[in-house]
Amino acid sequence: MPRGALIVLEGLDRSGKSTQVDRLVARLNAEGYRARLHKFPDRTTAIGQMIDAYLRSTAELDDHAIHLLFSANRWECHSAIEKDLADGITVVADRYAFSGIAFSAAKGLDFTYCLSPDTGLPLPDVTLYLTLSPETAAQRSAYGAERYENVDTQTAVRAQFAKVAEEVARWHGDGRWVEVSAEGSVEEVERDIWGAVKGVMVRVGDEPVGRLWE
Ligand code: FDM
Ligand code: MG
Repeated sequence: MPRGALIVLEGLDRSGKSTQVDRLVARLNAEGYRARLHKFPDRTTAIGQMIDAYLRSTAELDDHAIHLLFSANRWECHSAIEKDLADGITVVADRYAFSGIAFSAAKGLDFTYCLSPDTGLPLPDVTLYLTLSPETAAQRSAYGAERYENVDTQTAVRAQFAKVAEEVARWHGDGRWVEVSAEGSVEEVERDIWGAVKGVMVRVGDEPVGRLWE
């Protein structure tokens, strides 16, 4: 039985990521692949509840402490993800370690420091980065009330995602980080995402799961 693929969607707020992860899981199922959605942060765990309180600003935490909690929130479910992949189930992740780096580095934490706690996590077979111009983002509905949901933060995070893309290429070669324009309609973006994913589904069957930053 071919293993499942680990497919990550990353992107700024209002890039339509949540809509697209749902559509991607549905499309995978329709094409005959078993697939499961995993959102990061996973707010349902004990660590996830601390993260949720931080994001809703009902708790304050040191920048390093919250960075490590986000990473711990991935480590606490890495075995479940690896089991799914081995069982032939494709895992679609709504954010992953790349958000972890981009958001913390945007606050001024050292980039290499930000990268290190996720070393060894399952390596995504492909990461689709949904891009949106600041102008288009401004035309979409208002930002929510959570921490980071403001123009200045999003601008700083965008710059850090560009560095993350370079780092992924340096460590893991070309083709693992794919930019998808989120400017078009939901259907157009969905079509472009599927265009990038379908080849990955055929390829991963024979490849072992890699390790991030190794
Ligand atoms: N976020 C998300 C981080 O700062 N670090 C991380 O490791 C992850 C996974 O949490 F602003 C930020 C990104 C976003 C917020 O994400 C919550 P959702 O997708 O809006 O729930
Ligand atoms: Mg959000």
